[in-house]
Amino acid sequence: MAGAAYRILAEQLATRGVDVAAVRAALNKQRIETPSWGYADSGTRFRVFRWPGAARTVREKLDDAAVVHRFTGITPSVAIHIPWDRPEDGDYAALRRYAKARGLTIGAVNPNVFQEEEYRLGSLGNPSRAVRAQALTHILACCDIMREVRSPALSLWFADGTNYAGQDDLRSRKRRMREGLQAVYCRLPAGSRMLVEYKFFEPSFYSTDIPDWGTAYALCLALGPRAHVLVDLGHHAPGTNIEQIVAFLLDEGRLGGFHLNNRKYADDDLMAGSVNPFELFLIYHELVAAGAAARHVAYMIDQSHNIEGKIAPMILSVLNCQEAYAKALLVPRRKLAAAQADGDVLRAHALLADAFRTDVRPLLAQVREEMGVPADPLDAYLRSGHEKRLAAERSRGRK
Ligand code: AFD
Ligand code: MN
Ligand code: MN
Repeated sequence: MAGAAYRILAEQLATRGVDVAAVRAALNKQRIETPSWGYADSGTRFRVFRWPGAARTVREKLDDAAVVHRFTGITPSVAIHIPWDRPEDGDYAALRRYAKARGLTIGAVNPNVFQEEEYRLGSLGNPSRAVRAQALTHILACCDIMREVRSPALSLWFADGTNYAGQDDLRSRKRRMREGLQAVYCRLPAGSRMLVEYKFFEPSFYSTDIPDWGTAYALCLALGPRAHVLVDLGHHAPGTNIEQIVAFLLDEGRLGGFHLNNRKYADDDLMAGSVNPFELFLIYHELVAAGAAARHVAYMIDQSHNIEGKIAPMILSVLNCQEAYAKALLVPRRKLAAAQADGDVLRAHALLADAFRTDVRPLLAQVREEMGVPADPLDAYLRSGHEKRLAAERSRGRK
């Protein structure tokens, strides 16, 4: 039953020329992938603060991801991280079935080539041929896992870089990384994509082998049509215009997807939209404006919480992305194009700002009712008592 607030908003939007039915249809199709690692204990380099009830195994992470999907209705896939998510029995096909039984699919596979002792000086960029071979072997093993879990994407992030001038030859590192990626690219599972993620610093502090969108883009061009850039919102220097990077990569057909989170100062992995909701809206504005060019973009959350919990903040990130998308769908594109063509700066800006200022909660509540999920998923989850049950259940026989 459409609430009164929704009916009032729908009338207002219609007078603004918004096709409300089309907006609701688009919101019904929105999908966001959640990260397995967001449900487990994590921390900063200073401390891991354990969360009561945090997931301890890959199956518990999938259980928690299924709860987020149950309350939001739009998070049916889960990214996994190897070896963190290697099932005890090593049976990845069984893991896929476990996910399926909970209404989930396995999404991107993230190889971890930054935590073994050997990777101290990097992985594919390492000066040691033997270490490069070890990293390549692990990444190719992840390609085999992709086949078993029917993953659509190999998501690659490298901590590779240097901490001091002179530590390594920068051009040699560039070539090693490209050769390693080429060796992976030709072994990608059929029908899958390679997502190349950049990050401007950390844990390397003098140079990072894939530090920015330009490097990732140049590597993708060198690799081939199934290599696309992954934009992690936390991986940019302060003040970077991320929506402009998104527009460029979309227009080049090389935007593979996002790791959605938010930053205040560095790669803080805070909840998406929690620091800069206007930036998130402007990114979604570029995606909506690009239309079909954005149809293959993968929307994945990449955040790890230390103090605010696991499932609840994941729900809030999803809701923040849903809100940003809903507002971006309200931008009157024809009027905006006319104002831009006329050079009417103020009007063009005001049309965008007006969409951003629209309170879309009644619209989202309506869409969620149609989906059969709570109108306010976060409130419903917090009142469900699930956190308490998890804390009790998982504190017993703590691993
Ligand atoms: C860290 C890295 C990067 C990567 C993620 C999962 O900064 O964002 O995608 O771990 O491996 O956040
Ligand atoms: Mn990331
Ligand atoms: Mn990161």
